[in-house]
Amino acid sequence: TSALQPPVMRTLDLRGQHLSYGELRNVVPRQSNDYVGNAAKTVDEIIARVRAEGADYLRELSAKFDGVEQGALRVPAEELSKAVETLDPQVKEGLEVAIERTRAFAQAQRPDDRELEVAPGAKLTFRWTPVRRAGVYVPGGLAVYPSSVIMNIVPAQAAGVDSIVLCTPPQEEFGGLPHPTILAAAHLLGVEEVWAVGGAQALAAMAYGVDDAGEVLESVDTITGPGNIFVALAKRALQGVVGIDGEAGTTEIAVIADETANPDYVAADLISQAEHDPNAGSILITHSAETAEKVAEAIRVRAAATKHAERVKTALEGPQSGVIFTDNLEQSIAVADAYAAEHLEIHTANAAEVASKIRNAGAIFIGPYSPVPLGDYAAGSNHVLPTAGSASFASGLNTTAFMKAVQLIEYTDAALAEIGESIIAVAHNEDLPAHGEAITARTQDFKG
Ligand code: HSO
Ligand code: ZN
Repeated sequence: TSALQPPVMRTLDLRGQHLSYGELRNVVPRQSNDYVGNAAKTVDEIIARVRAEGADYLRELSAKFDGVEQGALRVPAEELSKAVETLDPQVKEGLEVAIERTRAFAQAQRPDDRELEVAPGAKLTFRWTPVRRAGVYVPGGLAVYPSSVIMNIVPAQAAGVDSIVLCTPPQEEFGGLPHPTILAAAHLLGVEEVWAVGGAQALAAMAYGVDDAGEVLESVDTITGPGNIFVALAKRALQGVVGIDGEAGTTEIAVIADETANPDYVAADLISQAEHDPNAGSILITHSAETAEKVAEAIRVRAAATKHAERVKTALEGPQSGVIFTDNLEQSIAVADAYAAEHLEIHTANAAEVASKIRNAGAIFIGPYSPVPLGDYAAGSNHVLPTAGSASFASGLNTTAFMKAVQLIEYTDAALAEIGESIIAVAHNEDLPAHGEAITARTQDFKG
């Protein structure tokens, strides 16, 4: 890696241009999604075959994609406890702290039921309930993500779901079992049902259920969890059969910085997310040319020295990354809103006030001591966040993703009578007179 040239980020100069929100949305750096290709067709076929052929087909795909010959697909309980026993004590402590803080914040997100009397005797209730069963997917890939086990399972537990299943790919390296740290995280969370199944096929298995020689993976109501393009497409295809949490795509970080920013912190944080994937997006938004130059210098130093230098360089130099020059802080805020970052860091004077002006972001990290990796592991916030601009309409994973609300209606005879005539009028206008008759059947009785 010493022969690598230091990364050079693209620049986008928006100074002197007064672009609207819509125009900004079109010019901010984005990853192209050309690479989807034929993946959607492959995923449809995988889903159909999981439904038709069940566990045997899952084994066939584990052999094909994971290089693993599997017996039983469900991970035996003793493997879960063993994984905790053999876990590095410091890692264990790190996971426990993460669980504790994430759980506290997730419990605080539980919404309260609402009751309202819209008129005398006309009672309405908005009652939240957890879904019955949740399925969580945790990928393999370039890194191991026990932290994602925590981020998905904790809010499901805080919501109060009855049961949780975790699917994660089998690993050749571990004799066909999932990565031991993934198993340890599940055990620390008290999750006993883990299946060594990966990819789109895992999501199909959770959506429709499978029977592996009498061991049953019962179908779930909601599926959450990150994954590659195949997993994302499977979620898209299964949405409607089950609830899904959205598609957490390749990670991104945007930083708004002014002349007060510490350039070395900013550089370290931009590199941290670039480390995930050559397609990761790292964006610096600033009106300070001096800060931009200092950050670039710090990136040159840090990017050369970091372990995954090549991946980082590819990510930082890609079209999804760059330095955006603005006229002032106000324009930087507008750019950040248009970009709608998964992670937005604010390194400016009065950072909290700047944060209050941001509408679109998955999570906002305020000030010099709130770096994204803090949130990735142990801040207490969730690290499953909307990517690719979807933060303009979607939220990061939270407790309500595992809940739904039922609306309860309870009227007295007088309350119905009071509104009866107006309902009948609208029913007739819609040419649905039998709807009106359901009202008159009762109001007749009230008249005696
Ligand atoms: N930054 C990733 C989450 C993660 N980082 C897990 C490390 N481990 C997406 O928010
Ligand atoms: Zn990360």
